Amino acid sequence: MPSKLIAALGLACLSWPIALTAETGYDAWLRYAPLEGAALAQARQSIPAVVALLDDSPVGHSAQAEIVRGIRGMLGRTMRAEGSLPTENAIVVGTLEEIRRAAPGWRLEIPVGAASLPANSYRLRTVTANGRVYTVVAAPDARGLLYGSFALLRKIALGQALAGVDESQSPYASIRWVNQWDNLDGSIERGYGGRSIFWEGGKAREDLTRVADYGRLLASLGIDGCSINNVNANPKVLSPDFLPQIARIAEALRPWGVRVVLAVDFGSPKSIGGLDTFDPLEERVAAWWKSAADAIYSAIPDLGGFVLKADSEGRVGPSTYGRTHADAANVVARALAPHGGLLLYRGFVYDHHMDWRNLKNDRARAAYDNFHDLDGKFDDNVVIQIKNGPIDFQVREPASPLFGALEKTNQAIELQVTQEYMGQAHHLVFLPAMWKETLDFDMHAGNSTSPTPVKALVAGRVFHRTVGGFVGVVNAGLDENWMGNHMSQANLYGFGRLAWDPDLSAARIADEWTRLTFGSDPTVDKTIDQMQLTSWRTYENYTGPLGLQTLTDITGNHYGVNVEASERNGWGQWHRADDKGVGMDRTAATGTGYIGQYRPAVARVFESMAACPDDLLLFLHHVPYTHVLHDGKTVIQYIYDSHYEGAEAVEGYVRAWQRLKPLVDERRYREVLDQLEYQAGQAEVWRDAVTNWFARASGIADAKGRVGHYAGRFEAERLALERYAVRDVTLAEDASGGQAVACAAATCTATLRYQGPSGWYTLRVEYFDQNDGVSHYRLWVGKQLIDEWAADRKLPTRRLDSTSSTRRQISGVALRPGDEIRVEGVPGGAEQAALDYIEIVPER
Ligand code: GCW
Repeated sequence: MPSKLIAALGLACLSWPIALTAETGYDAWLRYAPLEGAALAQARQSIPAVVALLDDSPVGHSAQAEIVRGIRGMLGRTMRAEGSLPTENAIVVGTLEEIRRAAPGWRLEIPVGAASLPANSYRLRTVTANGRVYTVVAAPDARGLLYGSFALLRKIALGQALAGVDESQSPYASIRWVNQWDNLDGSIERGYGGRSIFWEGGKAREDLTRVADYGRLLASLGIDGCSINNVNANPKVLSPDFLPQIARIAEALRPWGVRVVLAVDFGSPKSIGGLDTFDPLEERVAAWWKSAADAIYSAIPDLGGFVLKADSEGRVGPSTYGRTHADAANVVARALAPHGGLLLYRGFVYDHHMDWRNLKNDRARAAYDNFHDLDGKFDDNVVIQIKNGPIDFQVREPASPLFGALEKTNQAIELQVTQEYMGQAHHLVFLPAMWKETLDFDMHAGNSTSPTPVKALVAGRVFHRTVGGFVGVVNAGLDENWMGNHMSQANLYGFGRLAWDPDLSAARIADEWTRLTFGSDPTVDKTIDQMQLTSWRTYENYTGPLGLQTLTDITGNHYGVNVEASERNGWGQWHRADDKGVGMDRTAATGTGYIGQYRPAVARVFESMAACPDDLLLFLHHVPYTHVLHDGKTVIQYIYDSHYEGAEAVEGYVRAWQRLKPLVDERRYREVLDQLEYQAGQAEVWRDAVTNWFARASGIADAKGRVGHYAGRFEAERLALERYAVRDVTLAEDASGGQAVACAAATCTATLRYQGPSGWYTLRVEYFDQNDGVSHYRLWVGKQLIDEWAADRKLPTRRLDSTSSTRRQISGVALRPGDEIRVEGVPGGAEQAALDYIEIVPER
């Protein structure tokens, strides 16, 4: 047995018991939990004792070791790992060529010829020969063997029969990459799952075990490239003495067929190269890029290429010298070309100092305006990496018009797995449902009548490009569960599955993920699938319906609510809400002309208020609040209703999850419950802030009388206060009644005398959990201590605002008229145990 294999198996042995005993989330969808019942019986019947590997590449060995590991987990049996075709039933893993040599009679190339099986494809097939049954994992290359092995294990885990299997799969597109926005100091831009698995203190981490394990997760989805540093790139990554750091990371990913990709800075020839220019048309600059690429490829021959963010958000670019993006891309791409490297050039280029007073200005136009005239000017190894929508990963955006505007240029779609504008690690939002809408959206870009959905355009299928595909911004980190919470793993899973096969439905992806991650109990599956599949709409309902975009603090943490943050600044995420109406007029007729960037068949629908889908109305049109939507409601009433529906839906998730208590392992049950309860509170913070803001702006009351009237709510500033002081909260809508109370003493109390009927109640205490200290709270009814807790969540704010506003819910409390309800706050650090209100809600 080759020593690498022994090492791989040794590792597998060590990690196996961990997977069984503790559900930390570390193993994500690769838990290989023991099968039960019929699935176990079926698998035991069809899984032989041997897994034979005919291939001798490190990636092939990973495939074999993975099969041993998976079968051991699911069946409790350790297969014998062999290196040649055995004379007994076996799983056989080998390239088409290797199988042809070992077993010429198997004719695996029929009906799919070896030549026609594209790179990274695989074929799973049962072959019966000489009375023996072989389950064959065949592929044109080693990556295909790995992907086929993972597919085989997935089938077993999902309880599917292996007997008689015959299936070939090829990746939909050649580029299936992830981008990590990791800084060399170990922090991660927009990362919510802990510090970098790659970097610490300016160097590659000593222990790169997590990197290899991440490579395994990626490989299980068919992802074969990973950029390992922030697109806001530190030029240092290209300095010669830094190469060994990158090489170490490449080595950790290599057994999983994942190539390292580097984010580079366009100013590098000057900032680290010793030149006085980075003008792409200067010979010296071209020569510098060439020698930098040669050096890196001599250390890492399988480097995937570079990703480049230029002329965007303060990064330097070709505009410094009056050159074009094609000049910039080509000079770098030509240095990579001899090595087979790709340059992913980001289409995310826009001016963030636009004059907001000019109603014709529009950031959404930027990608198209910057790139479509350059179509055909880019070298063949350049790929324009385009965000799904024209703005920036908002909760709802139309597909970027640029997808339909490049016929002679390679393109890839950039999807954001890390939930920057999507509740970060705190809210459940299943993004594949959203991505599917974009991927399936017909851009009407072709010259015939056949549909040209975004997925086909980016894969290069419409205009016959040789490369193209999918890039996901992931930002997994050192947290045990990689993403900062369990449920967000479904977004990485879904990204990878869609990059492999964008024809998969969101429902199928959710169901696979749930069963692999939480097991196949039908109640568990149904509940989690249902939550995942409705979660995007739910989140949209309380954070930005009708195409308003995410109404968050866009100049700050991108997390809490701040309706006005997008206005009166140059960043261009305007929604133009005022006292009369709301929405951006992006029509060709009277607006910014953005809609004219789409092909006529799409533009016609968007341009017409009658045809434009409600979900995008305010993204594309400015309308009065009284405008009536297709569903019969006015815009303003829809804004109110959707926020109440969204907040109620999250309450529903909490109740649904609670019913799973006996069916989910204890730790993940508790952690997900905690997340959902927090989210339910936060959804109300959003609901109240947004609806009050629009009520004030529009002057139109909620027809259902909810906005501004909160039964059972007692403002902290109106309670009997001891040492607590009343504070105005600067964004009035961030606190109920615009005020809170804060404690500058050692302890403070706020007391309320209950006067309602006797009964069972839920008490909700809305308090502020800042990140500059940990306060403690105690809640008393009369002399009895009912609850105590610490304000120790990691929320991105030091202020009293909608980001820190947090709810503690205590159910099952008996109240009698005259009871005294008292909250005691003990400040910690700079955090002043602030309170917003107490709500008393009768138990259902
Ligand atoms: O969404 C914005 C983020 C930036 C990010 C930028 C980009 C890496 O707020 O943090 O920078 O997009 O995509 O380049």
